[in-house]
Amino acid sequence: MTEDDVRALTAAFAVDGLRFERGEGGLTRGVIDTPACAGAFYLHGAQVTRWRPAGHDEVLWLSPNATFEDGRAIRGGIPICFPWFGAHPTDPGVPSHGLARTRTWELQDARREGDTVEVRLGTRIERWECRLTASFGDTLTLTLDVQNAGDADATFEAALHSYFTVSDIDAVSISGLEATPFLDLTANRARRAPEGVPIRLDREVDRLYGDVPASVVLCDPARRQVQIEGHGAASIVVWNPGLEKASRLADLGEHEWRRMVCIETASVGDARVALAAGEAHRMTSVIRVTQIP
Ligand code: TA6
Repeated sequence: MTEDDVRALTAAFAVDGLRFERGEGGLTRGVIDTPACAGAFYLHGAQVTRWRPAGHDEVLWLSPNATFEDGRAIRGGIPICFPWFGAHPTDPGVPSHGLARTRTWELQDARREGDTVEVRLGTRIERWECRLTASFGDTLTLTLDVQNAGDADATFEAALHSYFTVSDIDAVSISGLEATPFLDLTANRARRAPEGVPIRLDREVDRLYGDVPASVVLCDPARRQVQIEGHGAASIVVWNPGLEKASRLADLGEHEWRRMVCIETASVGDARVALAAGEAHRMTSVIRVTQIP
């Protein structure tokens, strides 16, 4: 991105509380700063990377070892997994988690309403017209709209792969899924019965929950609670890599894994979305910080 690009984006889209700059790796970054919150996003992957509501610390985790380059996903924030989740079902030569997070999306609109800044980005992936709307305020809301612009029925998987920063992985728990069975993705998708207690993350955890409640709560006793509410999303994925897997991920690292957990608003696996030609689907994730009661 050049300084002329910055000026052009600013002229076209900047609103009070939103500016553009050359971010990490020279990638185009939008920066939000209002009385309600501070935030940031990249056109690369339409990826939100920062959100700090007024009166709180940063909510999203961004790896200090993240890469910011074409063709690579940024480790942290809220990557968009689309149109498949995980490994491609038939083609081992294509990237994990689809194509959305490694392409540059087009900024289509930016507006301010009160102290909330809302941006809309778009891209076309195969038959799919995609739009990501991110609303940065005292709440962070991401909405992924997908339309089947093809001439035949088709299915896709999608996940808003949110990384949350935590004080320490041993201190946190996730409530709301105590009564929900899950697939254990660390054990070849083995079906597991509901645990009956909040999720603890004292080892590698990689779980796909289906038929999920509207919201779950990440409880970090030393810090705060974060509520994650999903709409148009039939799945929740919970992931922490643990030491061994983290050590194998160069852009994560053997120390940082204790400071993050992924709680993903998703529609994947058996809950993949089927759209007839011309039909559209909306998936929304609403993230709120609340104080410990
Ligand atoms: O969402 C959990 C997961 O599917 C894990 O299995 C792990 O692979 C993680 O996503 C990160 O995937 P990535 O391709 O970003 O390294």
